[in-house]
Amino acid sequence: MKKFGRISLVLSLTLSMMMLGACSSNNGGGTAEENSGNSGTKSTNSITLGFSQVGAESGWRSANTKSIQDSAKEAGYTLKFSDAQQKQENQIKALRSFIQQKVDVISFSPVVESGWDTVLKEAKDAGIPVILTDRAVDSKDTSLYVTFLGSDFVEEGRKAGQWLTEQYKDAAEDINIVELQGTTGSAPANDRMQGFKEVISSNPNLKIIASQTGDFTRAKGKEVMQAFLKAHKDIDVLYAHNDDMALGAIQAIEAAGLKPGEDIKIISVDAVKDGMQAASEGKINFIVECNPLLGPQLMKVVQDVVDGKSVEARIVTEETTFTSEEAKEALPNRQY
Ligand code: GZL
Repeated sequence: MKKFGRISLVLSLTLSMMMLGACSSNNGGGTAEENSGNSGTKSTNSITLGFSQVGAESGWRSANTKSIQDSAKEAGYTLKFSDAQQKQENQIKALRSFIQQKVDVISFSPVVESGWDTVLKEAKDAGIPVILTDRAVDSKDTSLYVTFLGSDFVEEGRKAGQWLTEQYKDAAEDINIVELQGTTGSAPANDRMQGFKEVISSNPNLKIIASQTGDFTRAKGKEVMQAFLKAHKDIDVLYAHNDDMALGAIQAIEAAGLKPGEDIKIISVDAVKDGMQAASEGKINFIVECNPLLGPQLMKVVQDVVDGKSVEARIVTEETTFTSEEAKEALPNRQY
């Protein structure tokens, strides 16, 4: 459990001043405009959250962004939102800008795991709590952030491996797998690869014959799958770290005159609408869900941090898996 006392100390001092009748002329009530954080004085119940987003590289990311923006609006918080276009230097610039603007809380989804200690120390020195969402950092100093709210990507990789191992448990010959990795150095790419390998290592027939980053995008996923198909005539399975790369790969597979989901089995991660559509058509055989709707949980953590409440150091999001049949049933009710 972690506490962040700076804001609660300020709040209790403000409340005691108000009780002593020394409060500001507006008695801390604040008008709608002041509550929006758009005026010089800010009522104690208006919170400014600085959020640095990875980019807009995938359907998952767009759904994640919408969830955060809608939830911040719902909570009445002032959201300062920055899109880093998948560049770490842009995220670091955004975090420094939030520190200069003295936001109440900083949150971000780190595009890669490494290289954050310096800017996180600057936030800590400025007394601004930081909440990690979606992706983790590899900082050894866990006092640099309050919590990491997001999926267990290693478990997602294991789920993908478990389905494949079950499918080929009686295989007598080699099963050739190609892998489309997510963004190089990112937590989801590193962990989904680790979890998958850990499980399929139980069956020596399951062989990864090629593995390369498609950077979580459709365009790159298609391009790399084209190269895989040129180099290997005997591909049995594609494991894609997200739906967007799988959807790009499907275009390449079909252009090569092969049937996705039949000639080449496909496993993917995310379960965004377009991926679930492809799964319902049998073009993707198994999808591991990675829930992007982190907004409501994030705003709850922001409020707890501002109120000086204890927060779990690790909050894992709930998620499931879908076969083609299950995807067909679930598709009408999907939110993203
Ligand atoms: C996972 C998230 C990944 C998604 C991709 O939590 O970081 O980034 O799986 C997205 O679709 O680009």
